[in-house]
Amino acid sequence: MLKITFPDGSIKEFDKGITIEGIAGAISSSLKKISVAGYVNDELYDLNRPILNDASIKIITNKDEEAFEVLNHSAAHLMAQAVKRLFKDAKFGVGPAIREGFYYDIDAGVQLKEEDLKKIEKEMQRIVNQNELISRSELSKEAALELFKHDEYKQELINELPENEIISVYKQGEFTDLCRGGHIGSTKNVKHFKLLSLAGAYWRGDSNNKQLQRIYGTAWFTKEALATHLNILEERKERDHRKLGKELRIFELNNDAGQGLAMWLPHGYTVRKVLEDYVYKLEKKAGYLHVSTPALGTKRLYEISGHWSHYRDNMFPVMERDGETFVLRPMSCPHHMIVYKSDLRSYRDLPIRYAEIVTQHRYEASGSLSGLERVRAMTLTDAHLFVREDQIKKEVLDAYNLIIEAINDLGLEIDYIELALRDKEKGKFHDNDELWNLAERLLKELLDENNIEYKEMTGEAAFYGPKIDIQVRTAMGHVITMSTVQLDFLLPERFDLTYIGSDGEKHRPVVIHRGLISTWERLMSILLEQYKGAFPTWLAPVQLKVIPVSLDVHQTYAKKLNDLFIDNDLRSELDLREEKLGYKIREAQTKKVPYQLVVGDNEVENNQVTYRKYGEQAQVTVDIEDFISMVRKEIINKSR
Ligand code: TSB
Ligand code: ZN
Repeated sequence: MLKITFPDGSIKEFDKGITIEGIAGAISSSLKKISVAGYVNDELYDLNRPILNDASIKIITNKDEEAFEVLNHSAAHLMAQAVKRLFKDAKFGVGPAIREGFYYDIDAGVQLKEEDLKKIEKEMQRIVNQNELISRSELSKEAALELFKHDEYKQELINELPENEIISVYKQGEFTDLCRGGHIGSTKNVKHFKLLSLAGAYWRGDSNNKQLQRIYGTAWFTKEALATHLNILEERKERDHRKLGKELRIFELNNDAGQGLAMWLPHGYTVRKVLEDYVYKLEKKAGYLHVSTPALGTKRLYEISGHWSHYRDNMFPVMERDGETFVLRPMSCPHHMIVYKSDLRSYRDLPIRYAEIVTQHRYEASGSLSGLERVRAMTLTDAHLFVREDQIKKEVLDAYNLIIEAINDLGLEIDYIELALRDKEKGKFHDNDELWNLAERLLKELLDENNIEYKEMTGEAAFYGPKIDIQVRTAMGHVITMSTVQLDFLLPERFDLTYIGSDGEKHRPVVIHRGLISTWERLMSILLEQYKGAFPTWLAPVQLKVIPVSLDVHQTYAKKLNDLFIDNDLRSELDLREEKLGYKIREAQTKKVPYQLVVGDNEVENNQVTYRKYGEQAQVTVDIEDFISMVRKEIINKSR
């Protein structure tokens, strides 16, 4: 007999060789129906794998997160089996379950095409109907190498396993795959799946290796759950900033220009300029001073700051000229330290808040680049505040509140606030314990005193100090950092910054790094996704589109209107192309222009305008002056 311990601490006896399925069935038939796998002493077991020793177990049902993983892992095998049936020479890399589904990396012997996904799905369905049992067996390394002798990828994986390790394989029908498990009992349980896309993927993620093809898919326990997920994917596609950025002519990425090096197209640049003016005014009112510093600096500058020893992996390689070594800056802090040092400072001068819209370059791994969300050349709404110790809390809080004001003005939604702390075990942080403790304590106190809820994240701090990061969620479901306030006792030390105190002695200021609304690149990705490309009027690249019904009859009046709008600081465009009226109207619609003004006989006769607002059906006729003041009011209020 075996002693089986349950999560609630109760113990029951079962025959040796009992399975998770058997235990679930002994408890209740309804539990058996929804059980998917189980943990046996923390090892994932399939439903039908015999348990041979006393153990603690936890039954996984189709309601648990782990069950989704098991199902999708089985779906990956199912897909591989189908691929093997259709492409006899196919070999397989890795095929894990991922957050919302699964993938498998495949060397099919031929180039797979999108159309093949349908065929593979059909074959998968056939295997589901065949109700193939999925069974586990264990082999020695030699036997495993023999079994996979035609697949160099699996051989490589097997060879990396420690000697004497028992290797498990899973068999369903004619198909066997190397796998740790667990799996769902039979192919018939993987009924509700869909193959989603095809992509290239280097073997082991290394671009020196052969490129395999990766098929992504997703599997769910019910038809309804699958349908819901597919709907979400469709909606996401509509919101994807990469798609919207192309359609609305916001930005361009091009591999000849360089990965992660985005170009701003006229519409994108217009929005960016509007935002720049907005940030400038906001900062002016909050007492910031604007400076401008170069994108290139000496390597020495970054050695002094500590970037060279702690941040070099994120920097592009150095350049040499005339015996000097230069780097492209990854951050602007060192320059701002030098600006601070350019004059004598007294306690009465502080706080000094230097703001700059900073173009900087970071080496980000090519696999992590994603549209405008993560790029290699970026322009940050940056600032460095130089403060006395007694000013820290007020200045951090003011900076935080300014960020919240900007986020509200932009109509963005915060997902959560993160307090990013250092991980003592990791070498990437400076090592003065006393300064770390002080900085981390101050930020925690400040958040608590102001009832700001936050999550702590160890190891996510900057190398120079802890940060308060404001996180948003993208249409794709990634959580990314939008704004940041960071407390730094290190750089003032490294640059030997001082001010003369009221005691006539030299003191060290403290630095607060602040990213207001991220980089223009990341912000644009967030805005596009949030608004599905339909910017509120104050941000829209084109606010008004004036379209004459007839080029002959109404052109003069249309031009008069357009000029008047531009004189009133509205971004208006006149459509005088030789195209059909319906075509022009539809285009203004797909470009998501907030106001569309069609000019015909009535408007000319009555000296009026007729407008239609984006997303609304009604056409409204009003006097010109009323229209202008309505739109201007909307812009000033940043209405959404
Ligand atoms: C705030 N020195 C500080 C600055 O003073 C700094 O650079 N902090 S940072 O490293 O956290 O970056 C600031 C912001 O830039 C981040 O909060 C994030 O919104 C944005 N950002 C960082 N990396 C990228 C990237 N690769 N692509 C686009 N935006 C990025
Ligand atoms: Zn900084």
